[in-house]
Amino acid sequence: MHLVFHIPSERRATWWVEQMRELMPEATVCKSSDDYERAHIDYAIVWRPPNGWLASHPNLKAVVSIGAGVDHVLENADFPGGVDLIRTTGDELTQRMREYVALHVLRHHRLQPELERQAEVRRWKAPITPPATRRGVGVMGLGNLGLAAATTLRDLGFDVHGWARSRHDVDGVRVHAGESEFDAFLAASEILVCLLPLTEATRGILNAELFGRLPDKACLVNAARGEHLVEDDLIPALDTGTLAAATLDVFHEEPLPDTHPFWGDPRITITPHNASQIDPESGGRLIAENIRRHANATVVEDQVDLERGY
Ligand code: NDP
Ligand code: OXD
Repeated sequence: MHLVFHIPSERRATWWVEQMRELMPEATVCKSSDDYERAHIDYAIVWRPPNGWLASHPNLKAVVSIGAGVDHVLENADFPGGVDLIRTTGDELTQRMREYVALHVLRHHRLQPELERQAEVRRWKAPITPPATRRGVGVMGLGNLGLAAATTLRDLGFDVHGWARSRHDVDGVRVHAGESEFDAFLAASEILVCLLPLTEATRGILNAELFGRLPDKACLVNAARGEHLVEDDLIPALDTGTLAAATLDVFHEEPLPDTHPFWGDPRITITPHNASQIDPESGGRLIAENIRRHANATVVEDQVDLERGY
């Protein structure tokens, strides 16, 4: 079996290749910058492959996304027909996302950015925040990560609402399904967390019109994809008080360019797309297991429904 890694960072690609050689001694493993025979490759393991690169491997059996999201693969016009797509999930990815969402929702709930600004000027003022039971938090997407985030917030005591395409039954979470229940979901979301996949239906969903349907001075946490947010709509919504603050982990352009207006805006917390990363040790074990199952024609739970696009 022959595997090739494409990862934009050469250092990370080397780390992954070394790990995978240990985990899959039966396979030949190389990286895209090596000199290798493209026709030999069975599996391409990728993060943001350039357009045209996948199609240059004529005998691919499957593409593996080093990530739960697969938009970075499917946005390639050249995704080859007849090839399967497998994403990477797992307990550690879910755990890291639980931590990120809890941290940033609590931070907004307890007005922590404002308290930090006060401390910078030695100001002592103690606002009383409502308990979590009186704070509505909305989680968009109830897949692996959204469901874990929603139940974590529920366990912290928040009044949690979830939104997905289909109906879900989640103990202690008020679930809304589809377009017809979107308004009720948004009206309850004082803090809105986006954990949707990026598809044609969800691109640009976080926009001025949606912000206007949230309670006044709502907060936004986007840990899904930069393209969910219409970036030009954010600062005007903060200026008018439609939104009070935002935490963003993902951006249209990553790394976020130096000149981007989000940098330095005290109402916007920026994290460098590290809400929940997959590392070669634990992620590598999952990828090795998924590739072996795929090669043996056993069901791969992480296989993506290409019609649905997530
Ligand atoms: P899943 O595919 O497991 O779940 C997706 C959820 O979104 C499902 O509940 C689905 O509904 C819902 N959904 C999809 N389309 C729509 C729609 N049009 N309207 C309403 N709901 C919709 O995804 P994961 O939870 O694994 O991951 C979510 C995203 O998080 C990834 O796609 C990726 O972009 C991002 N991510 C970000 C990371 C980071 O570090 N910032 C790390 C990992 C992932 P239904 O259940 O009805 O199908
Ligand atoms: C992912 C990501 O999709 O890291 O897993 O964004």
